Amino acid sequence: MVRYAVDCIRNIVLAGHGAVGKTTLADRMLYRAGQNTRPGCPDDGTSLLDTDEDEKERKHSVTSHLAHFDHNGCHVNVLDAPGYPDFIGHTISGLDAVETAVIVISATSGIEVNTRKAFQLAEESGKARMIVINKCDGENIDLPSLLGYLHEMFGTHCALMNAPNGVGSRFTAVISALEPPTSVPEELPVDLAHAHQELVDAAVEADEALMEKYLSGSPLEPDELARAMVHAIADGALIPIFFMSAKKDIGVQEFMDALVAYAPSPVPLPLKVKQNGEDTVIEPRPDGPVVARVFKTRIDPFVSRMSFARLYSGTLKKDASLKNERSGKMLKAHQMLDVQGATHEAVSEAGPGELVVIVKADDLRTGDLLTSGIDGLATRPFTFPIPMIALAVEPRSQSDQQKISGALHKIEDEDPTFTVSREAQTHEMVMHGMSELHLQLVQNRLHNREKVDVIVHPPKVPYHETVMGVAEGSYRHKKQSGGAGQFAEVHLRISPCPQGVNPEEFFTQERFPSLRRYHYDAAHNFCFIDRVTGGSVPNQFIPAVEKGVRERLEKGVLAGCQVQDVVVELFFGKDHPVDSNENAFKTAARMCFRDVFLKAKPALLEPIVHLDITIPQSKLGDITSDLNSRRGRMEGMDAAPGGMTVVKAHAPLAEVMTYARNLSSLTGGQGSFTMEFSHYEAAPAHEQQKVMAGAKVAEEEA
Ligand SMILES: Nc1nc2c(ncn2[C@@H]2O[C@H](COP(=O)(O)OP(=O)(O)OP(=O)(O)O)[C@@H](O)[C@H]2O)c(=O)[nH]1
Ligand SMILES: [Mg+2]
Repeated sequence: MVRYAVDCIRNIVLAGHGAVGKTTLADRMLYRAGQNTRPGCPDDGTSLLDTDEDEKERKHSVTSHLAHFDHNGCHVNVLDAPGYPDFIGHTISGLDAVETAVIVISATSGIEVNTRKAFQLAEESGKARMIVINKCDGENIDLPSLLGYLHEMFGTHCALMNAPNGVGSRFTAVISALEPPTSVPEELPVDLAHAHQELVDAAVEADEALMEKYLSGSPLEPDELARAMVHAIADGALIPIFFMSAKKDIGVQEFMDALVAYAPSPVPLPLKVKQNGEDTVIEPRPDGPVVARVFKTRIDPFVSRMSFARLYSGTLKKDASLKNERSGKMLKAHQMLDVQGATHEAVSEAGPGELVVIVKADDLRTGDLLTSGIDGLATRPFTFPIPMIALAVEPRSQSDQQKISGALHKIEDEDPTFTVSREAQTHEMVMHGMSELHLQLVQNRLHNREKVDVIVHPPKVPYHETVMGVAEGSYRHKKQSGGAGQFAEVHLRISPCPQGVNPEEFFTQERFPSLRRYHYDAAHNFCFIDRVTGGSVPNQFIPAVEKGVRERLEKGVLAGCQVQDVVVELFFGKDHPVDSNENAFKTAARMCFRDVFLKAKPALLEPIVHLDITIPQSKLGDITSDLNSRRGRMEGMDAAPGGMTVVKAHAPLAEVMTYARNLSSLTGGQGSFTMEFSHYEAAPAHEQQKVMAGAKVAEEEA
């Protein structure tokens, strides 16, 4: 016997732009449902949801929080998502766990960037949508234009469930449009009869039989209409709009009642998956196989790893074995929790439709699908935006060197739009976030929770060094200081190694006379060729020569960057029967490489990235001229939905390291972009000068 009958469960995510009152609404509902002795409020740190230190400090949600309440016989799970665009990942994964997206809009600020984004995500994920117009008690509200805009966006799908009796200080109640009172208050800012008509039209449109009855003029029974509304909302044919002041507690009760009455339970919206490559649905049956998905990860300082899972089917019992479809590993749900904001209670089982936390399952990541009693399931992975702001990070104190990587990976696990990696070429630890503020919050979290303080700076651009010409030369390393002396002489020739070379065809006797051996390294597109004749460099010292060359290859010559695309031929040398040793040859090789490299027309190669930039069509001119000023090259353009354009371009990485900031200011936050490595190109002379001037290449003395 599961705790909650599936058709009595309502799962919702509160989504939308920042500061519209989502958390205030969640707190107000929890209070009204008896889950708190006073209404919590994010402004004074008493919210049951915004409980993290950074949230209390900033008075904004920075992660999603889960809470629940019972109302009119239903169990409602509420996920309160942060509205700040940097944390949109929590809305994306949160939507997966619920049936209904409640998009909260502020009546005073209207449709904002993240309002649109949340609508779009909810629509794409096939979720039911409800709109709350909050802050109706605020000043300077232009209700007709806000409603006009909503109609423009959603056409006949959206319809008013109620109307405010006035706005600003006159807003004291909402009047039902579903069951309009016989006498409508004067000065109502909307036409209630018209609103009622729109609501009924949208509801019956999805139900043919009811539509016929309605068109024939027969009155609809309230029950019939209610059932039609539930279906229409689940199908996305009706998007009901509610007016509210969460802060003044006006319209909250009506919204809660409607949520229970009209928002879909898990029954009409079963999980769509692939089973062995075929489309199928997972019905929310308590006796079905266990199918669950992790929609959030939290590394709690007390509880440790908490994997928030939505159960789609089956009954998950404590200690049950589950298969993680991503890793193929089995795990046990040793401990399960019911979470209410920052507090939790142990539970021994959960049924379909429930949201529970599985504790200390270290293998679990956000997005993982868990199953038992069913095979071959796969779901669409979450598609989170790729974070584009990069900062190199190192601990302020050397003693935190060990701690920092673990601490950053914990945050990476929790935050779907934050990544951290160690860059192979620059040896830097680089973190990526959605904005500078996002990375600032990560630093706060490192300080507050992990007790690690860090230094950040722009990451190094992984330039490469190469040669454009051919040169040869020699170096004699000779030291006679006291005891045993050192002697080695090395003659090298350096030339360009063509990209995409086929070593077997290229490194031949014809091209490289007296070739004895070659070592080709594909990663650096580098080849070391031994062309020594007559034992001028004894065989036992040749590996030391190669080692010396490779050391300098890593360190670079011009600007401390890795050398790429060169062929180094060792063709002559001299030794001394007593003073020659491996170290002497290594040193001679390093020095010789540097000297010859500088004679062979050295050049700096810069990484070029490919950009896909999505912008409103109207901003095209600004974006193109900005790209030109960054040495970018336009490659093409595609039209995208919603009056957007996708610009495809190439640009040097060095010029677009801070592109996110620029794009945001050029497009008022409406632009987005992705960037990926394309290829290396020789940097223009003035750029080379700049990089070389800035680089501190440790000059080596023999
Ligand atoms: N006047 C007025 N202010 C409100 C109302 N609801 C919330 N606020 C205030 O708006 C501010 C933001 O409220 P939150 O509930 O934190 O907003 P949020 O949507 O959760 O914001 P994020 O967490 O940043 O996404 C707070 O100062 C609230 O007191 C309302 O109905 N009327
Ligand atoms: Mg909030």
